[in-house]
Amino acid sequence: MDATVGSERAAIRTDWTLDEVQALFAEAFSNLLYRAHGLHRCWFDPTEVQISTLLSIKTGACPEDCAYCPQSIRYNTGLEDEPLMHIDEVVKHARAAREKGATRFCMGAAYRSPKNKQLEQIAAMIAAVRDLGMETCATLGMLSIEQAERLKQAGLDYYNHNLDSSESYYRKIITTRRFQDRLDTLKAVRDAGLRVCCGGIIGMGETAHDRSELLHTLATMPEHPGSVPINQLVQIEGTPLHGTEPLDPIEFVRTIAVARILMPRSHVRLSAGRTEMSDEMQALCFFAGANSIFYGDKLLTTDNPDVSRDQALLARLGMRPEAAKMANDGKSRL
Ligand code: SAM
Ligand code: DTB
Ligand code: SF4
Repeated sequence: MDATVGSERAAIRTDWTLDEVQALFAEAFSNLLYRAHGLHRCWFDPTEVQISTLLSIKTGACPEDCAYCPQSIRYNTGLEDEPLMHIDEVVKHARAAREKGATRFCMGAAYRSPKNKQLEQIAAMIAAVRDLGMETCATLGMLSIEQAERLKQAGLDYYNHNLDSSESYYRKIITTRRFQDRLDTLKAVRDAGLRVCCGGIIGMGETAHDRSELLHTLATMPEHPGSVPINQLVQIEGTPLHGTEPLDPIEFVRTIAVARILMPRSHVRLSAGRTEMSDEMQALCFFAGANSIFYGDKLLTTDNPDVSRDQALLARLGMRPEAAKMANDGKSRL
């Protein structure tokens, strides 16, 4: 499929070369944003933003050693561990998120990979959230094909599984699994017919080459992920990445713009890190092609901007929530 940007034919490509990606990053900022915004308009209404709300359904005590994560058992971050939440509690949170205007509800669990007993409990939660008329998303760690199929059968729409960094940088960030493990789970998720939500974290001390490599891997998957979360590292005391030199915000905006150009039909989510971003930086990210946010006062364990700050920001920018693809009435509640 393709669309027209001015006189430019904008095809959906999965054959980008790394050189092409690097050349996009090297563009003058104005040219890069002009092109990204033009493409954004071909596929989306630039005044709409997709709204997701996150809930941590199982918190902390994770055996993995991801250097950014407060939930790893290896770092002392003062986080209180919580076992798998009861289904009634999950539904209560989902209903509240829906009332505040969220159209997608994402359930996150600090697992390396879920056990089948846990998966069954989570399958019931997914079915219950879907009954509320919301899109469902889950992020539970590595999955086998059978587990992915079970989630699909329960009514799951999206599975979030991030690459997090370039393949080259991965081993500096995580030693308890391989980059290939991530790709294998993503294949199982695709093969089960689930939609893929896959992105990464920017600002972990990676090089510009790493950022190009990460976006290149995402944009050359057999199919572009439906959602591409771009997280800015939330620095947490006690994790190895605490104290990392913060990334130039302009470089972050460039990353959003390049993601938009490479994957024009995907929702690009301005994910973690918005609490530390100015309203002006977020406005630039939306102009560059970001069209999804996490909404609600909390991400998984860390703060997200207050709902009132987000409502004010969207109003100032003349933006409104995108209607749910499967919500009961499709009306915005913001
Ligand atoms: N355990 C599962 C996994 O790793 O796939 C699911 C939950 S994990 C917390 C989901 C994602 O949260 C990670 O892949 C990472 O992208 C993001 N994340 C975790 N800690 C973060 C931080 N401090 N800053 C930004 N993103 C973070
Ligand atoms: C994603 O890409 N970002 C979200 C979601 N997918 C699961 C998680 C952000 C977590 C930020 C740190 C925390 O709150 O624990
Ligand atoms: Fe565990 Fe996921 Fe955190 Fe890594 S990112 S430590 S796998 S919860």
